[in-house]
Amino acid sequence: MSTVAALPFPYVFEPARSALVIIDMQRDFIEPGGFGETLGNDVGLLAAIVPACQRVLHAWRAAGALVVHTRESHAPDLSDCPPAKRLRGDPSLRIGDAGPMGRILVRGEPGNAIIDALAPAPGEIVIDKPGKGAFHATRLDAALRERGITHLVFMGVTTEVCVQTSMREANDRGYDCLLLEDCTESYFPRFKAATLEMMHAQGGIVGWTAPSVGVLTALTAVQVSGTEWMSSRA
Ligand code: C5J
Repeated sequence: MSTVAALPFPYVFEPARSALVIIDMQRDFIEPGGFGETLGNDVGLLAAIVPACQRVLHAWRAAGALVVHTRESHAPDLSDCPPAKRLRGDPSLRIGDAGPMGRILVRGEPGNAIIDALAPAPGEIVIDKPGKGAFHATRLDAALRERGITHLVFMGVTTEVCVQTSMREANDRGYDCLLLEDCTESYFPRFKAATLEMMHAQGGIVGWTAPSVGVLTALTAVQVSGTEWMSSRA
């Protein structure tokens, strides 16, 4: 078992029964010319978390634990995009319109890809999700249960939209969830702060939050004890 200092109290997880869930680290949200910018946001804020996310992803892979990536995306014919989502507000380009990185939020378009720095490795799960939550209209819950996963560690964007929605969905499905504070970001810093607080309030009503350093330390300990175990058998 690994223990991480977290709010509202320590988070205990077993890497073999845990998945790292990376929400929507896509060009459409992080780079100019994508969905995030069409909504009028400053996308520069989000890129700042990439190095911290990379450190956790590399450590998680080295521990041999499960990685899940999500992409907010729609079919090219937009059959999975409710008109209420496409027509809401007054964006400079709507979902499905052609932008500088291809059609906005459409599967397979350059802008819809996960950024190179966090690109999925072979064998990792990639979930295309038409909604904000990673469990809505996807096979994520089944994929996790098939593998005996009980604990989810979340990173990604944006904190108060797709990350929060996914973590709430996971909590309702019985997973123990930890959100890494320096590995998530919002276009609105005050929304990030409020979201972190509401997740761990009331005794962890949605889950736990913690800086990523605790998970990095815990995973290093797992690798060291794994190596000791292997060398004692050699
Ligand atoms: C948004 C997301 N913000 N990935 N999507 O529309 O949070």
